[in-house]
Amino acid sequence: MKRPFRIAVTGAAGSISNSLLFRLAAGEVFGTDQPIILQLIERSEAMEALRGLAMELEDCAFPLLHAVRLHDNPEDGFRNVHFAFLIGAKPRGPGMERADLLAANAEIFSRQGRALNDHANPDVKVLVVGNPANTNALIASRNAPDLSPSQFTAMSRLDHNRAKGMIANRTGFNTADIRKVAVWGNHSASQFPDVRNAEAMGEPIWPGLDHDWVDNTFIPRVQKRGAEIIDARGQSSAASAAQGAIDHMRDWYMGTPEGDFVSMCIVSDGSYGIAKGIVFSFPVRCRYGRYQIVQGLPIDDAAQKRLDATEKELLEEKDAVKHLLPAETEDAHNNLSVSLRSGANRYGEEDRDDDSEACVLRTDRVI
Ligand code: NAX
Repeated sequence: MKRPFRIAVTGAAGSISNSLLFRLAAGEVFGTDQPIILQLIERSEAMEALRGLAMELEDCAFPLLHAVRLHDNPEDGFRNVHFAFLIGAKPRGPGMERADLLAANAEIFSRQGRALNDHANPDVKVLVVGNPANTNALIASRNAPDLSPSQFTAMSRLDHNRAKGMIANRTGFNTADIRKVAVWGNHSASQFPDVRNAEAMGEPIWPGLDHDWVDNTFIPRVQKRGAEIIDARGQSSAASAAQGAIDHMRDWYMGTPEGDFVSMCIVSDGSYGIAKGIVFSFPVRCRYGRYQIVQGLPIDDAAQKRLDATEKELLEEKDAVKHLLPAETEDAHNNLSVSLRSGANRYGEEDRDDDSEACVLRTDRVI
């Protein structure tokens, strides 16, 4: 039998995790022959709710789920993990300015970056979902001097899937037939959902699309889809966000389909003239657990303006948290070359403290 992967999830008692965890345990990300150990992390106030969720996981009797561990701190929670979903974040409170939100989350993600650096498996793959996701990922990465910046990513896959869904709806094709959609930039209203290179059943769709519809309906609707969902259901996207996280990690680990690409927020290596050292959503292809930016896509003047706007926003966010970005990691982030490299997969294991109090489910004991 394969050795279990250790998977950390922060914000594990929250809405997105509620959808994500059961599907992780069912094998939807790492395959139906890959056992997993879940290391769930929450704020101390939410530990009781997390315990309830862990009971439900146990009650599903998932064959692949070997252990569930509950933690109220990232240092214990990230021990030896191979994959980390950073979902928990501080939400915007009443009267909170954008800068306050950035600062509050910067503290959370700098601690989590240090904890990943010190305790996770050296090849850990990190996906940041908690908002502001791109800058949170940058902060975590900058605080992890022993890990490669290419191990830290943020989620634009929900935006990518939203774009694909809307194009499928518009054109009448099945989403499986739509390829080469891209989302560029920040996971925010400044993002650029780009369908100029998209294909349906191998044929370009751009010539047949109404470009006014693209500019005035499609792009703003993808950009503001989160708000549209909150208006309709009174709560933010949860199941679709979990789907985005599943797709992101699965494709990173298993590879992207031949002839297609996906969108991932990664540390920029300067491709397409984007400033180095910010976490920016690019079209990427994945193989061997690594990713590479798709090069050579045409960028016209209108597209360039959109890239500039979202890059500017990310540079401003970076500036607002610059005091939390240690100087020692600046060079590594400014001299990155992203080419199918996020480190080799070395999933060395240590099962040192599985008998501790934190372990609430364990079915992989030697008996
Ligand atoms: P919930 O409020 O339901 O859950 C968040 C959970 O995180 C709570 O249980 C809270 O106790 C926990 N938490 C907060 N700080 C923590 C910390 N320091 N350590 C561990 N746990 C912590 O939010 P949910 O709907 O699950 O959304 C989570 C995050 O995803 C939010 O920041 C949200 O803005 C963001 N989103 C990001 C998306 C993306 O595409 N990148 C889309 C969906 C979502 O809006």
